[in-house]
Amino acid sequence: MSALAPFDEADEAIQEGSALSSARQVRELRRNMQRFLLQYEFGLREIETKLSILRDEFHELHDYNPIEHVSSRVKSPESIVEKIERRSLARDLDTIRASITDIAGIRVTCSFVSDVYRLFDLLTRQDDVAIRTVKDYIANPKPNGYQSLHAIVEIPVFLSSGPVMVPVEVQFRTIAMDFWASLEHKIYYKYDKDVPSNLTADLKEAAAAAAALDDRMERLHRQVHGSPSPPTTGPYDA
Ligand code: 0O2
Repeated sequence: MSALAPFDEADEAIQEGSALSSARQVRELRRNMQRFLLQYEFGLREIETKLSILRDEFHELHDYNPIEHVSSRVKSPESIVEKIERRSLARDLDTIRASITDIAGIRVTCSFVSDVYRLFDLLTRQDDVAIRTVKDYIANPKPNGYQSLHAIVEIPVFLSSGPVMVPVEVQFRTIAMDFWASLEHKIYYKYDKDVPSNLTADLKEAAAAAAALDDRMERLHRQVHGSPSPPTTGPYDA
C-alpha cells in the first residue's frame, strides 16, 4: 500500500475515537492532499505556458489568434472523493494517481473547428508531451449532442525530488460547442441528471445547429482569409 494512504488513516483515527490522534491525522491528510494536488497545479502551468506560447507566436506570424479563451482547474478534493466512490476505487493516492486522469483540466476554446485540430496537433507533437488517450467527440459526438476533442496528455514536472509525469486533461472546443456544453451542464444539474425528453430532443437539435454554425462561420472565415494549411491531424482517429 502507498505510504500516502490519508483517507483510510484518517477514517481509522476517527473510528478509534481518539480526538488528539484524529486531529493530527486530519492535519496530515490535508498536508498530503495539498502536496499531491500541487503536482497537478504545476502540470497545468506547464501546459498553459505551452498554449500561451503557441497563441502568441501564432498571432505574431499570422496576425490571427486561434485561441479565444483558456480556463483551467484542479479538481476539488470533494469532487475527487465523489469520483472514487462512484467508481468504487481504493482510497489511496497511488490508486487515485493511476485511475483519475482529469484531476488537472484545461479547456481551450477556439474560433473554428480547424483551430481545434491545429492546436491539438501543435501541442501534442511537442517532445515532452505524451498522449495518453484521445476522445474525438467532434468526429463522433456523444448521443446527447456533446462535441469536443478530449486529450489526456502527460507532462514532466521537475520537482526538487526529481521529475514526475503529471496527467492533464485538455478539452478543445469551439465557442459554439462551449456555449452548448455550458447550457447543457446547467440543465443536467437543474434536473438532477434526469432531463425531460422534450428538453433532451431540443438540446440535440441545438447541438446540430451549433455544428452547422461552426461550419458556416469557418467557410465565411476562409472566404476572407483563405484556407489555412491543413493541420497534420484531425479529425482524430485513434
Ligand atoms: P468537470 O467538472 O467538467 O470535470 P469521467 O471523466 O470518467 O467522468 P468520461 O466519459 O471518461 O467521464 O470522460 P469524458 O467523456 O472525457 O468527459 C469528461 C468531461 O468532459 C466532463 O467532466 C465534462 O467536463 C465534459 N463532458 C463530457 N460529456 C459531457 C456532456 O455530455 N455534457 C457536458 N456539458 N460536458 C461533458 P466532468 O467530470 O463531468 O466535470
